[in-house]
Formats: sequence, structure tokens, C-alpha cells
Amino acid sequence: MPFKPSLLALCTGTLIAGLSTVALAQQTPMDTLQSNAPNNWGKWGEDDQVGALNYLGEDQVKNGAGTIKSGKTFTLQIPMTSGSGPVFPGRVPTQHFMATDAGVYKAGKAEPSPGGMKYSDDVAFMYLQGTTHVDGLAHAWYGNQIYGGKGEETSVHGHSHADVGEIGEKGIVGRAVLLDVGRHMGSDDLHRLPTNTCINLEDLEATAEAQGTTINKRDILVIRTGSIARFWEEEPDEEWNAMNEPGLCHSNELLSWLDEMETPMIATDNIAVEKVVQEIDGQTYIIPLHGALMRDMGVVLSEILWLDDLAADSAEDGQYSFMLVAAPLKVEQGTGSPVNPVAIK
Ligand code: UVW
Repeated sequence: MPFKPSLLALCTGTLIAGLSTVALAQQTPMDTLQSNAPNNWGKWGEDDQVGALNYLGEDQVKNGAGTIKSGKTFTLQIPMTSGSGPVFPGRVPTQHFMATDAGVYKAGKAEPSPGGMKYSDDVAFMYLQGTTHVDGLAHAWYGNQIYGGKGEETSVHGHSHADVGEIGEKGIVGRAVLLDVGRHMGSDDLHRLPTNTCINLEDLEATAEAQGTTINKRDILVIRTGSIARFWEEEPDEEWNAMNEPGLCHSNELLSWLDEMETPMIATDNIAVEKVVQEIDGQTYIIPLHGALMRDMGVVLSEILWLDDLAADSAEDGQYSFMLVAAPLKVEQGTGSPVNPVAIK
């Protein structure tokens, strides 16, 4: 006789399963911090993998194109130099090696092709966040759930949910605004924020006002601190250090505003978008906005952009809105991807 579970057994089973999920859910200070903050899980469907990038539809592409006046373009990736580059602690800079070059032919290890052609080949070992990059939404989380409420085990042996490949598949195209907080609030000479500066919502609003910039709903926010340039300077005003860079700081006001503005992505010229170490109500947090924005709200983060040339040009012509085109690589199951975003004014 086929086994037929009774309604009672089914209900009890569901209850026990529910209780064990609750019992297993890891509680962290981040849960308390985020208890009244916006959460977009399920907003774009239970299996969504690109979060607030869903705001970037055809209208936003046209809005982006509508900002183009001169046709000037700016590439926003930092240089990729073998063995050197600003990286988050625990990572190493890109290592680039030649596999085939003229030396191979000179040493008689390879013959030119019939007809005389020779070629070079190279390989790179790199952390996918080891240069200017876009993070997949699964890249950072707290407790044992990632974006969308999926379990953290989806990260094991490659992300099976919300990997950066999904963002590569969609591409990032829209209207963007540069908020040059470094120029508005920083030093007169280098237009740069001091280390350890917290950028709050009022700083973003004051910068936009000083620039005469209107921030529209669904705009990509590109925030300049001036910080990353310190890495390459022989005598920087302050030493570059990932742990004390200026950046956004967590607040419910900031998160609610970003949610109301339907912000799809935040891109910055520092290592982590946010100030890495933040003290909130006597508790130390490391990259709490990664939890709030990426995990809870599905806002995509892009870091280590080179913004100084774009910013200098914007200060000159007063145009702070532009079209942003960024296509992360389709790294299946990857946490993030190198990217060379292009700003078109
Ligand atoms: C961390 O900050 C850990 O990662 P990312 O550089 O991708 O934001």
C-alpha cells in the first residue's frame, strides 16, 4: 500500500523544518543593525540574481544616451600592472607572465609558422577583485544567507546563485551621475578626502547641490573620494591603506534614500565603496554596507575606479551626468569580475 502522510504529520514536519531553520539561522550584530533597513528579497522574483540592476531597463539606456553632448569618452579602469596594485587585505595583485614571446623563437624552442608569422601569448593569475571590478550579489553576506535569502552553501565550489556571470549576461548600461565628494569636501589642491572620512547622505546631497547636479531615480551613482590615486604617488599627502580609506558609512537614512531612488549600482574610487572599518553604537563592523546593499537590497557595487580624469573634465565643463557602459566578464559561478567601465559625455 502506498504511504500516505497524514495532514497532521505534514503540518508537524513543516513546523519542525521551520523551527530548525530558525534555530540554525545565525544571529549576528549585522542582523540588529539591519533590523529596520530596506530589504528587497523577492522584489524581482524568488530566483532573481541581479537585484537592483533590474531597474536598468530600456528607458534607462535611453536616459543615459540622452546625456551625451560632446561624445567625449573616459575609461575608468586603473592600470593592471603585474605584481603591483591596490588590493583588499588577503588578496595579491595581478601576476602576468609571458608564455610565448620572441625569446622562445630566439632560443629555438619554437619555429615561426609557415609563411613567417610569429606570435606572443600570456597568462594572468589574478583575484577577480584585483583591479577595477564589479561584484556579484553573492560575494558578501552575513549570517548564513546570501542575497535573496538563499543559503550560504550556494557559494561552495563556485556560486550557484547570484554569481557575477549573471551581471555579465545582463550588462550595465544607464544614466550615471558623478558625485565628486573629494572636490566638494576635500583638500583644495588635490580635491581629495582625508583618510578615515565617513561620507554620509547629507554629503552626497550637498555635493550634488554644489555641482548643480540633479540625481534622478535609477541613476547609477559614481562617487569620487580621490583616495585611490594615493597608491601611485611617491609622496602622497597620506599613505594609501585599504583599511583607512574614506568611503560611505552605514545609516538607515542613506539606505532608505538609495532604496527610494531605486539606485541600481554604486561605483567608487576606493577599495570597498564604504569606509572599511565602522564603529556603530559601540560595535565594530567591517564592510557593513556590503551586507546592507549587496545582500539585503541587491544594489550592485563596483570598486577601484579611476575617476580623476572624468572628474577634472566635469569640473571644467560642469557636466556631471553621463552614459555609463560596463560589461563584467561572464565568469560563471564567480564572485566578481574585472571591468573597464566607459563614461560617455
Ligand atoms: C571586499 O571588500 C571583501 O570585497 P570587494 O573588494 O569586492 O568589495
